[in-house]
Amino acid sequence: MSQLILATRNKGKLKEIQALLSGLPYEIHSVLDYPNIPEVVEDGETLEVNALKKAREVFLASNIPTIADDSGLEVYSLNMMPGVISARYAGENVTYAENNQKLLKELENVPAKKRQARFRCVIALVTSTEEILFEGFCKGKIIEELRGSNGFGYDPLFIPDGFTATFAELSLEIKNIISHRALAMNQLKSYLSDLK
Ligand code: ITT
Repeated sequence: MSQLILATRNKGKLKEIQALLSGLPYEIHSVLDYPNIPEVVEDGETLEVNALKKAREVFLASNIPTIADDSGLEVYSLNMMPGVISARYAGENVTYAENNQKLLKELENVPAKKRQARFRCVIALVTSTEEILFEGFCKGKIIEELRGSNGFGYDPLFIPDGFTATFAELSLEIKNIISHRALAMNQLKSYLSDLK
């Protein structure tokens, strides 16, 4: 196995994943390099189902070992919402700003100690011989106004535990040490290196 495809069209995720996988002895492409690969409909009820679906469909279309990431923000006082619908919390085809506004509205008047949340990431690897999932969490809290311009999605509203800055104020290097995606990806990396 010398090539890998990343089954994501999300540029924020791609940037992080490419940095996390840099240095591995694989030629890494994304679906954005393969315009003929159809977009996958994410209609599963869990991150696991959607991650596997994305990886399977892209593997079937490309015949190249595929990695997919399905991730989301889970807010404890909102019954773990937005979770699997994080990308479309405020509706179909909305912006990150609209999702963030919706989250702030849902948490209006919710006191600081009830604003705990976690990011969760499920990574699926699909090859001709296996399907395997890896999971990572990052716990923290949702603040009351947007701060910072790095990252993507809900990053300007999320302060990871042990920090005073949001993910959007932290550098990519720091986010890529502590994030849900980094923790899931580290497991994938050690799995891949055991195969060698
Ligand atoms: P692909 O399916 O093409 O990978 P997507 O954006 O649709 O892209 P998901 O279905 O996994 O991906 O949705 C993930 C959403 O969760 C994403 O759009 C963000 O709103 C949020 N999210 C996930 N990880 C995040 C992170 O590290 N920082 C901020 N928001 C994140």
